[in-house]
Amino acid sequence: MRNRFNGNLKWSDVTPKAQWMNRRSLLLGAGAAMVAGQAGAKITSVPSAYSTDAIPNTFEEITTYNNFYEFGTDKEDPARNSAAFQPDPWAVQIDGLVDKPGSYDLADILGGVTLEERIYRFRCVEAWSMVVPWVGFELATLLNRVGVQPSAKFVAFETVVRPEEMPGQRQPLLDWPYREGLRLDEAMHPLTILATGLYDEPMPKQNGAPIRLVVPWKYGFKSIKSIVRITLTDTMPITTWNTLNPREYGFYSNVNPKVDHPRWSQASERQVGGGIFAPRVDTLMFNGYEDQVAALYTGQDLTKDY
Ligand SMILES: Nc1nc2c(c(=O)[nH]1)N[C@H]1C(S)=C(S)[C@@H](COP(=O)(O)O)O[C@H]1N2
Ligand SMILES: [Mo]
Repeated sequence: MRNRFNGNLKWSDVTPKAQWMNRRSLLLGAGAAMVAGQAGAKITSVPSAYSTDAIPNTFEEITTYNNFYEFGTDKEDPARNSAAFQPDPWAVQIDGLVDKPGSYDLADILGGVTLEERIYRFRCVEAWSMVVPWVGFELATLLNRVGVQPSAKFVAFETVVRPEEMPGQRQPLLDWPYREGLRLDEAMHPLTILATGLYDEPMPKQNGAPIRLVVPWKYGFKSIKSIVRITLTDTMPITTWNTLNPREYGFYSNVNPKVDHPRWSQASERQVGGGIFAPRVDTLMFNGYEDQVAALYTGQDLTKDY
């Protein structure tokens, strides 16, 4: 089974058609007619050497077990409460220490990139994990296009604020907008992507339509959804979970089995979809991406810079 994903095959190259059709009919709901060019419109992407050979979770698992507090705090809430959300049209404001600041239409951003399939491990700070076949492009590609100025040291991200469309934002669950940030070298790393889809479909609303960050060696909350603003700065950005509870959620939040959350162990994780009898598995340093990213943190004490 595992070997099916070796050799740069895409998930769709190796998934039997019947399984794909079944998945799609579930996606559309029983008996829902498929309208050409609308829901389920496939996007084209190319395979990537950065993909893991681990078996992806199903589309259902990835789209019904979500954290997206803008739509509520239960795992089922984002799928259930996101119908009114309008991810099209969309623009991303890129500002701060860049040569070409401005409001960029998503279509313009996508015009300059080749979409890749990146099958990544994904580890939430709550100690569950999945494997997701994202579709996206390297954040570095976009940052290079807008021209990062030499004084920039960090990248800050913000999620859209639309309480009319996002019922969770009508309550003070978090200090909206949801904010996240990376150090510039982390942002420029080739594993760091902006994802616009998964399973070769446009990004589902509950997963952060139409464009979200994915940083696979960090806890999931760093991977901010539905991004409307990217700011290059010379100071470490304010981030949502760190501000809420700095002891529990650090700025770096690299997956690290040796640094426990104050309220639970991070040494192991529950694989979503494994079933209730599945044993927990060991959590890997940097979520299994140690070879690629450890050098970013040379000389840092990761128990202090957690
Ligand atoms: N805007 C926003 N982005 C967010 C969150 C959120 O609540 N709001 N939750 C984060 C957390 S805790 C996780 S684990 C991942 C979940 O991504 P997924 O639902 O696609 O698996 O999104 C992250 N990005
Ligand atoms: Mo998370």
